[in-house]
Amino acid sequence: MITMNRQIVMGILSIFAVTALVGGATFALFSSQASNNENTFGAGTMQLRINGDEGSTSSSVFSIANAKPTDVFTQVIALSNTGSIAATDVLLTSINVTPSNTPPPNLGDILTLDVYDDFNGNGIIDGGDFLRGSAHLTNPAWLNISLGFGLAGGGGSHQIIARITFDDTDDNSYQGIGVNFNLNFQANQ
Ligand SMILES: [Ca+2]
Repeated sequence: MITMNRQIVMGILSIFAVTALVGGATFALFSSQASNNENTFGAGTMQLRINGDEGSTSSSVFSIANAKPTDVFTQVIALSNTGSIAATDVLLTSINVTPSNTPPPNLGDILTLDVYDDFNGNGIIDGGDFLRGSAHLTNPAWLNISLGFGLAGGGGSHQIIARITFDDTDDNSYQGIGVNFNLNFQANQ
């Protein structure tokens, strides 16, 4: 009998407990809310330019005719980044020579290209600069050559100097032939 009463009491207490919980959920007490709206997230840009021009729109820097062995031609090339994101490294990724893979003579085989970081920015090759690559135009070594500098966003710029030397040769098979070539650059975040 005592046990039964205890069970009844426990049962009644449980009912009160459930009622209390349900009742609590429906009570409205003070509260406060806030929202942080209109958040945005946009991607920036990187825009490598060669002598001020984007993509492949820059004018060729070398336009040489009637050259002869031992001639030397030097050009300054300005690389800049007009995007919003800084580039930490700029590469000369490749040089496309046309015609390519021809049996000799290919004039690109005897044109030596030297690429300097014009570190002191004075437009001439001198003691303050760094040689980043030196090889014939057709040499496969021209692959992802780091130029050793980055480009700040918003127009950061830096000059390189490209020098082409017509090798000293007495091979007359190179007379009257020519090549054209693309210098391909890439800026990396
Ligand atoms: Ca210099």
